[in-house]
Amino acid sequence: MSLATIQNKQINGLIFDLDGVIADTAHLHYRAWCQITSRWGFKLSEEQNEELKGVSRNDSIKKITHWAGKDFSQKELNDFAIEKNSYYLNYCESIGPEDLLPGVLDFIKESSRAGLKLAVGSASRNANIILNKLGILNLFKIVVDGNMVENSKPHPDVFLKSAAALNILPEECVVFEDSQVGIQAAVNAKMFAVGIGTTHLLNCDARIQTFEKFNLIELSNQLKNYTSQ
Ligand code: B16
Ligand code: MG
Repeated sequence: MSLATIQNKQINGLIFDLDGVIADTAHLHYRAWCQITSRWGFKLSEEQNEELKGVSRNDSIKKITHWAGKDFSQKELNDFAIEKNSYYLNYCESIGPEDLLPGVLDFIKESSRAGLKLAVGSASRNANIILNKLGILNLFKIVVDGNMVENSKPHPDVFLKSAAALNILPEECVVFEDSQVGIQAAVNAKMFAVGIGTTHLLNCDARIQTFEKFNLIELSNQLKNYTSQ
């Protein structure tokens, strides 16, 4: 199935970010980071955590130490990242299909039935583990995660690699993203970027709060509105 035409390009594939689009794991990342920063007497704020959405683990620890006014060696930063991940994976133990964000599974299944090619493009190096726990790993043709790209979001690599694996052009893809760096990555990849959630996001081509009441007809309307602008 081809959904709509944007500047003479067909939409043939959908690329989903994971954290914040398919499942809400941000609070688990937050708790894991706080376990480390509390040792320094530093309270990572929820606003700062917003800025970590979509940001790779190694870039996150650099930002956090900067906010905390700490100066650590590269070895210490690497150790903190490894330690944070062990806390995070511990918290993820209890994740299951009930943690899918509202409406997203119905939308993924509808898109699959319609013949659209589906991928996950995530900064997380744990994407396969989480998708497996959610019980939806087999619904995607490809999962491109933080282990597979050199440059993390806002670089377009994760989405360009997804499109290549789906065997379609970047312009034929729609990206669903909840983070500002992720939207920027989609824009840099020249893909149609749909922002998800209530956070203020710049440069989206379309916005939805959640996947509840969202479907392919709605997406098609958004694409048509965009092309007629
Ligand atoms: P990990 P996404 C991102 O996932 C998260 O939003 C971000 O908070 C996290 O730091 C990053 O993955 C790396 O995750 O530590 O599991 O490798 O939103 O791009 O799916
Ligand atoms: Mg995200």
